[in-house]
Amino acid sequence: MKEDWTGFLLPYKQTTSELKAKFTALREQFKLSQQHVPIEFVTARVKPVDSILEKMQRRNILEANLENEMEDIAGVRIMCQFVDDIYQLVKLIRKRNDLSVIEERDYIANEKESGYRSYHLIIKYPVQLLDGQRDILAEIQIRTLAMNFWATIEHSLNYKYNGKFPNELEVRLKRAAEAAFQLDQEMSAIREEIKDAQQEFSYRRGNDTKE
Ligand code: 0O2
Repeated sequence: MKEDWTGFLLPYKQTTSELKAKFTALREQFKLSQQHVPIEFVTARVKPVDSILEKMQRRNILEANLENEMEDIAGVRIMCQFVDDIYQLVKLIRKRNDLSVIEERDYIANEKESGYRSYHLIIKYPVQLLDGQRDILAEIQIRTLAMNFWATIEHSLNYKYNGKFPNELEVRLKRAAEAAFQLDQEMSAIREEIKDAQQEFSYRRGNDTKE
């Protein structure tokens, strides 16, 4: 087993912090341009070593193939208000020339068995290191606030039950995932109203701070 996890994970740490900074900057640009802001907030993490080891075992990934076969050691998550924002961001990400998209998984159109919904992009991101440039695989997950609420709670329950939910809980979680999706659809249906209100609100707040 690896002895130097800190050294191995350093380029992943650099990848997550650079990507987080870039998507946060994108949010600022949207805000400044007075358009609807499709990014609510951005988080990033490097997969903890125990999760890497667990996934290596579960997926039969050899240590020598870790860099090429484990795509989510570097992970960035973007939270949006509306489902449409997700697809707008996907289009923007595809067009960027500081990364390349190598795979897409639409778990919104095709939700997982658990009820999980999100849009996943597997990307290749070039980081500049002491000894030159290296392409790092990273996973970008894009979801609405409602999808994130569900996934966060389900994820912590997963830890508690070690991935094996009692039947009743599994059914309830699926029902909750549907309810979250219904909420997203309702919010989308009144999105123009919400957007106008938010623009008006931020305009007024801008004026207030100048007084
Ligand atoms: P963490 O702590 O978020 O990193 P696998 O990793 O083998 O399960 P795969 O096919 O490699 O799956 O990748 P997939 O399914 O595209 O993405 C895996 C990640 O998506 C998970 O990472 C979660 O973040 C999220 N995810 C996928 N399915 C579910 C689900 O049913 N519930 C929740 N809450 N999240 C899910 P990790 O490593 O599990 O967790």
